[in-house]
Amino acid sequence: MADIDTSPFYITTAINYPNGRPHIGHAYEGIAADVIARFQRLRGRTVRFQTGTDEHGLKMARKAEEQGRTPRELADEMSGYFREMDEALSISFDRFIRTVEPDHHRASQAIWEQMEAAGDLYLDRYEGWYSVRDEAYYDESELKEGEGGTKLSPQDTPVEWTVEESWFFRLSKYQEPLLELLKTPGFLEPASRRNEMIAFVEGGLRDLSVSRTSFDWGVKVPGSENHVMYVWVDALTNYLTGLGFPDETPEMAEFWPASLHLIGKDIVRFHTIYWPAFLMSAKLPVPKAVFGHGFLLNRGQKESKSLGNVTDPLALAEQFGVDNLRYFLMREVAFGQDGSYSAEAIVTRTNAELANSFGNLAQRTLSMIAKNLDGTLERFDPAQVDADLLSQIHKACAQELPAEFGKYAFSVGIEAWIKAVYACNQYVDEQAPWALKKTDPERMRVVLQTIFMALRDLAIAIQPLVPEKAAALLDQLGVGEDARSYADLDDRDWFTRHVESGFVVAKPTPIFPRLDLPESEAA
Ligand code: ME8
Repeated sequence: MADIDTSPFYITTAINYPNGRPHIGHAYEGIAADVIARFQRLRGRTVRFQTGTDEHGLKMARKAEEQGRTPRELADEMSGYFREMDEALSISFDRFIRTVEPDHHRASQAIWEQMEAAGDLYLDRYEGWYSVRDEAYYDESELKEGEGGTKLSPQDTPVEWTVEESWFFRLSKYQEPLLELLKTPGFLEPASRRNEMIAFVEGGLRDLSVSRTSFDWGVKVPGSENHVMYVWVDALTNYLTGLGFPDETPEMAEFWPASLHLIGKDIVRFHTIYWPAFLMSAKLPVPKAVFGHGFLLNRGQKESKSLGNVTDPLALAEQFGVDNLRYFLMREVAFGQDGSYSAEAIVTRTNAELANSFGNLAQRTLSMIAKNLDGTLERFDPAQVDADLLSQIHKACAQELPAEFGKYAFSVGIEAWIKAVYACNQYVDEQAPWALKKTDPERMRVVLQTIFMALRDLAIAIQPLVPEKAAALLDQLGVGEDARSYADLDDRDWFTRHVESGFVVAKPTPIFPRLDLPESEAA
């Protein structure tokens, strides 16, 4: 494990617009970030994980107006649902930030002043297209033709012609350093998004409008009280606010620049062009990496109110189980690409891999140990151990899965893990310990204890995905909470000490029950 990076790790999600309740895309990003955070903690890194809600801007102001209430009332209610969702999905954030917090206003004004001090802000008049839904300015050349000759943004959202006095940021000045940054290996993944951004910058950057005067729901521009900051200026600054910026806090020293901004593919431009440019201007280090994940589709379709297919992620978790949903999302979709989900797919995947394979392996092994060996484990005779199987399992758990997770290739890492589970099940089937009970009880003991050891590796490795279920299994195996890190996988004397401690395997309760397809979904 000598080459493992143990430096502090700061991971953030996008902060979500609380103009409505959370949808499955929000859950997907939160879960993915949580898997990464847990994975890095298990590798021994000090992790700081931030998420939250992005509460300013015209989109929030208009939504509140439609509902006849203040933006703050809307934000307070909806932000609460996002926090509840995170808690319900076992998303282990350290900080849930809300951009209405006074500290955040202070941080946003501080970065603004630093950009101003750099000579990068000037007052002018904005005249052009704006999409409220994307909270983004677009160039005429980027627009598409909608129905009836209307204009649409590249994300298919309506745009409106906007004319107002505005502060501008000298984005054009940063063209060269941005290109260099975008070409830095590892800065932006996956590669397809990188190429898109490079092409955008190479096409020429225009200065960016960064304040609005036609509404006041936002962070006030210092010294220009009739202006509020463009919502993305304050939103992006959340990543610094959470560390105590502009104060020189220990958190700033330890965790900035961020290790990873995890975001969806639609907001890569903001994170890899605008944000680094703001930081360069403010003379702050730029984030080390940005990953733009794909979109999650409902049976191949984008969820929308008009299609009536919007899914409440909490209802999904309640129906299928939090850990099953987490496992499914990371297993089913190649991370970085778009993916699809459906009730059938969740049930099929859970039953095939978690219930019938891993769960069944644990349940039958522990039951046999409890019943046939009175739950007592013994030292191995080294000549009898099935070392081949154990080294195969150890390799999958301690090397292959972590190597793939380190590259955010979750489905590939899980594939290595599930193959190890299959190998164990095949071993149990071939060895048939139930038959050995009469013919060769010593051999039966070796087989069951071998699987017991394999289960420990498999349960430790899979913790980032199914934290509660893995913990329940590790409890049943008697693996102490201080012995569950990835480094513990290399502690090959653990079993001997465990035996000597006199641990007795109790009759297990099933942890990975099979799911039934809900009646409404069954054909
Ligand atoms: O963009 N599948 O907020 P947001 C997967 N406030 N991910 C999805 C998705 C889907 N169907 N739909 C959205 C914002 N996302 C800004 C961010 S950050 C300083 C400000 C992702 O609520 C989306 O790509 O519209 C983004 O990363 C996150 O959900 C929040 O989207």
